[in-house]
Amino acid sequence: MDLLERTRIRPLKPGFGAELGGVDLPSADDSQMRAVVDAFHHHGAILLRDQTLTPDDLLRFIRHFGEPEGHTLKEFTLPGYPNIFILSNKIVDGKPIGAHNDGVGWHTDYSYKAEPVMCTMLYAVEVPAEGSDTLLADCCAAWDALAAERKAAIADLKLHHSYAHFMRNREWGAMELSPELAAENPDVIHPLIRTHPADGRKALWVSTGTVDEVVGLPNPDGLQLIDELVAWVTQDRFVYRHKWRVGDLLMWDNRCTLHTGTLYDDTKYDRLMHRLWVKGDRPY
Ligand SMILES: O=C(O)CCC(=O)C(=O)O
Ligand SMILES: [Fe+2]
Repeated sequence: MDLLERTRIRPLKPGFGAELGGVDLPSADDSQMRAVVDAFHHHGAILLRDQTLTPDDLLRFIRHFGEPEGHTLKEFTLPGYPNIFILSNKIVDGKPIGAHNDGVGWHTDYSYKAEPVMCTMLYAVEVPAEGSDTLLADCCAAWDALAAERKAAIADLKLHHSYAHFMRNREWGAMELSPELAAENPDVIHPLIRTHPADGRKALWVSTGTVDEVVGLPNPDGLQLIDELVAWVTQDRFVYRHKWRVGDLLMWDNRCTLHTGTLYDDTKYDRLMHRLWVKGDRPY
């Protein structure tokens, strides 16, 4: 049996995501790697378990999906690896080595940019025995399940996204932007309904955090609509809950998902994840 035949695919939940078994990334051949990349574009998320990957392995792997994207907060990247961001509660020599509780709250990464990142990859180095699950919501299933009249009513809406709004209001680590960060992150407008370039499927691409306004629908009505749509997308029936094990590599497609981190007892447990991003395109 060749490597490709040994690749087993199991949905993460019916109709969404794929766990790929029988793959050891550093030794995967070209055809197996193609199967992994195809699975990613078609299933919205992929999970590979029991991987042992160095930072260079992670970078080699992510390049099969596109060009790595740099991170907004440079102080939390892995020394020597500007494209690997650390999520952690660990303090080394009196300094936090990573962003802590980053990403708690439903969102899609880099949505405050004109070209948000195409995908996010997390690799688990240390995980708490309980808590810190990552949740992924299938925005295509959420769109498909809407009634036709509801679809027609919201199909052409556009959202105003703001990094300054997000950082000022977030629950953990709220801050005002420095003039440099403000200049690097001007506000942007994106469609509410996003089309996936692989096959034209539509996603209800709503988000909390960076959205401060629905264009043409003054607040509070605009933000109320956002809350209502986020509640719709994040119903259990559209959500996959990932319980981490060391050596897990989970990647999701930000063009058709929302995600959130969850809390854990950071006085009892350590968490250390490596995160990589791939550059994306302008949503349409
Ligand atoms: O830590 C997590 O589980 C999710 C973090 C997150 O939102 C991200 O890395 O983009
Ligand atoms: Fe995130």
